[in-house]
Amino acid sequence: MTHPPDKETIAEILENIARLLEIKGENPFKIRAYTNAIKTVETYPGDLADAVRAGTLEDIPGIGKAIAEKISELVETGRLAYYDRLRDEFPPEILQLFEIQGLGGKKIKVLHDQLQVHSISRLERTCLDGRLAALPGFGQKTADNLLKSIELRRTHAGRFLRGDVCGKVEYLLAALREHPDVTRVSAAGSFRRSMETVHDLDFVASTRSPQAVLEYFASLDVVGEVIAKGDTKSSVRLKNGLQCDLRVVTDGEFPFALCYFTGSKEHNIALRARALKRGWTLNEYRLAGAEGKSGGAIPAIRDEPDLYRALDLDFIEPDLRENLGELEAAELGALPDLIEWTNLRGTFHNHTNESDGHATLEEMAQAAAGLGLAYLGISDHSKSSPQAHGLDENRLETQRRAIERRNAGSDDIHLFSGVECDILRDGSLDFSDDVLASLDFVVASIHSSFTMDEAEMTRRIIRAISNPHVTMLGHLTGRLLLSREPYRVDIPAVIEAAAETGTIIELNSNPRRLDMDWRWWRLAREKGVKCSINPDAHRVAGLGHLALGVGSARKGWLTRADVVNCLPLDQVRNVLAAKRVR
Ligand code: DGT
Ligand code: CA
Ligand code: CA
Ligand code: ZN
Repeated sequence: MTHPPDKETIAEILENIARLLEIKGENPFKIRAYTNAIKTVETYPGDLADAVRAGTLEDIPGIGKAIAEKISELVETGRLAYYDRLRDEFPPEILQLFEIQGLGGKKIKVLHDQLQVHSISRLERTCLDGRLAALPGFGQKTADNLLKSIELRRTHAGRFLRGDVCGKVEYLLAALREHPDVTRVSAAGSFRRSMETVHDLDFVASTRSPQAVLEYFASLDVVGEVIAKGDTKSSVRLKNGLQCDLRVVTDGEFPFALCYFTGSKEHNIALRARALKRGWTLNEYRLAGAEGKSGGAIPAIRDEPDLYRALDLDFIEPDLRENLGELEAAELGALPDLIEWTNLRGTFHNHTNESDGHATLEEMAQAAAGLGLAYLGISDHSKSSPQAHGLDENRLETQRRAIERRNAGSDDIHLFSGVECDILRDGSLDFSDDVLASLDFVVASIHSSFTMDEAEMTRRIIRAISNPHVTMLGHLTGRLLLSREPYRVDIPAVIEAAAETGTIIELNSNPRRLDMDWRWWRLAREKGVKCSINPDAHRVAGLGHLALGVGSARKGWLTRADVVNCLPLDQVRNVLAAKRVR
């Protein structure tokens, strides 16, 4: 059973090649060929190994002859000589520079050529000693911002975005399921709890041949090094730096191990205390009678629901296991009926190539229809975001008419015309009320002036959502997970204002945003604020991020009744109009 590198690994290698070529100052067309191929590989629906075998790789749009050869070599041998040679031309740390917020290929090339910056520590030094600030096109402000990014990267070192590890989890689960000695297997840990970032991945498998399964796991292609290997556990580091722990147990132990290693630690402790009250001990292997206690008979436990039932609890979905009141609710039969991905009927906040998206209106519409959605809200950027090629009144009107025409002519999906309207510094909006009134919906978002004090920022947002045409508030805190802190804002005050004004709050499903954070949705729900799970898609593949948003919504205890885009088309129209007619 050999596993060729997965799509993500191949895409990663193509991306590294593109980056190194950019630092080398290679022909932009050659670089473009690689960046195009990255997206194609990531979103290719089939198995690349099949395409290699069939010799049809080159038929895939976006993959030319040269890149097809490289993918074939990777799939067939697990290596790529061209990539190895290219990497040898640079110090190995140079690619880390791309992880610094605010640095792109062009700037890295200048820094590399002029100041021999090829690592983060060298970058930091040139920021501190004034040499970076002295370069044309850089300046002191850039140097200060880069220092902040470096610091932030340090604090988050070793964590990964959920969106960046989903593919790895699928791949490892599929590989483990394929092994003949594996009976049951599941992801556990923070990943299974739908956390927005993870430190490492945890897997639990049941088997009668622990050694064989542990060895197989450590030998998988994505594994870079084996950190530790014992009789029941193996820890490996994948080639992308992510650590993965696999525990193997007997099938009888599986529900206990799965529950324990899913955590959270706080949930485990509360669960164990509950068992103790019944005169039982609970650990990662079993539920047993506690010594010296006369606990009742222990029921047979085959899976996790059995375990919770034995403790007189409704089954607690992994997403909720943070000891934030889920045990109390499970005891009372008061757990929420969590939203599921299949409940979504449509979605809002999507970009096209009219602003900074990469797909046409038609491509976005067809992709959303292909996902089974009944409606799609289009909201390109507004005119104050020139860097995003924001639309002015005329272009917006042209787009609105194009949407109207499409709705009249096609019935695969209904498009809502909207805008992602900038909230200006003083809380006013980028378009007049008349323009906003011509649209089906308006997402209001902040894209500038992030640094103001909390009171001022809070007033700014509240003023914006007080406008009756603002249907929903986009990415409330502006955070970029692991790279940019949220701006300072009084979130409970904004939630309160959203409730008073009837404004929907977005759960932005971009893997780096997941904003508003899951920790605030219970408060929002209590206040009666509705959620819209939006992908903020800038390309067709971005629509798939909706699944991440659903994970965060579940973690925030939301049900389908709390999420407006679970409503069918005829009802969601009324919700979009509701605030204007209050
Ligand atoms: P992470 O990896 O930092 O994103 O978060 P987790 O929750 O995946 O943490 P991890 O990988 O250290 O451990 C996996 C689970 O194992 C954790 O959620 C609960 C359980 N666990 C680990 N250490 C302890 C402990 O000391 N006590 C208890 N009760 N459970 C633990
Ligand atoms: Ca973990
Ligand atoms: Ca772990
Ligand atoms: Zn935005």
